[in-house]
Amino acid sequence: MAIGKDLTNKIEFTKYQGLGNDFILVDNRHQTEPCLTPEQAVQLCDRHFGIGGDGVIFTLPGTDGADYTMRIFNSDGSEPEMCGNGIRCMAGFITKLENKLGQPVTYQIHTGAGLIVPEILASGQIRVDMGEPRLLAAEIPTSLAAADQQVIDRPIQVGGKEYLATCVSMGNPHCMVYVDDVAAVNLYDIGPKFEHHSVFPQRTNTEFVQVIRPNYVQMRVWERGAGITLACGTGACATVVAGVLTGRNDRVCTVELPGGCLEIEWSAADNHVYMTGPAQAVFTGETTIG
Ligand code: ZDR
Repeated sequence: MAIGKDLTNKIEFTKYQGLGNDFILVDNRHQTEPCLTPEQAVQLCDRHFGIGGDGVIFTLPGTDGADYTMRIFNSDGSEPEMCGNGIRCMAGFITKLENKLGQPVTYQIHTGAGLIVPEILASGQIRVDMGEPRLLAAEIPTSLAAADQQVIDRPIQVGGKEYLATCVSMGNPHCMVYVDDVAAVNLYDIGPKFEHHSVFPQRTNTEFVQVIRPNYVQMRVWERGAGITLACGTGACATVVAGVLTGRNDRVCTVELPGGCLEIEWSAADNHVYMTGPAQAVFTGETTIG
């Protein structure tokens, strides 16, 4: 019988949040595929008819030498390669499964974006080696520049207006747009137009960024497959990389999101991006799924 779901379609889960980006965590350590379909994940993520969440994260056995594998469905049922806030939540969830709560531990987690390494610090914060950013247009992917070029402050027409887009992949696609007043951006209106723009064949996450000072930026996000969320880990990493590429911020920079702050470093030594932030278990429960 699958752990996480029994023959009566009962699902055991723990709800986590990282800066208000919230996920339903399911233990699938003893099976090779997620125990839910994307449609069932949509049902569970519904904030009125379900548990509520920005996505469902499945903890599966490790492959390629990793301790575990992460799979995630967005709240619309699509499957992203990676989720930065989600992987901090998953690291916390694993310490619970392994009875290592409160201990400093490191895990190697296989994801669609390669091997990602979260480390639970003595402070309880989680520092994640997010790997190297991908900068070429073909890797994002986008047609905003030639396939082998970086995408830096490229003009893009959205909703009848011209914006300048800087694109970075952290395994998943991100499009950063710099603005003078991030609070004034109408995300509901403009977010979906970026997400579904024809220059992004895999759709895109979109970050609107206001630079406060070189080591502190504010960002609001429209997530691919999830809409407005309170925080975005891969988006915060992509934002700091974009700020370095365009000369707007330092390599070590705080990103303030509606849900709180993430500390990001794009290391010159190994080209990896490191993200530090919290993850918190909110409640554990069980539900049945139709
Ligand atoms: C942005 C995100 N929540 C995170 O913290 O990194 C990731 C979720 C995946 C995102 N919606 C996508 O790439 O489709």
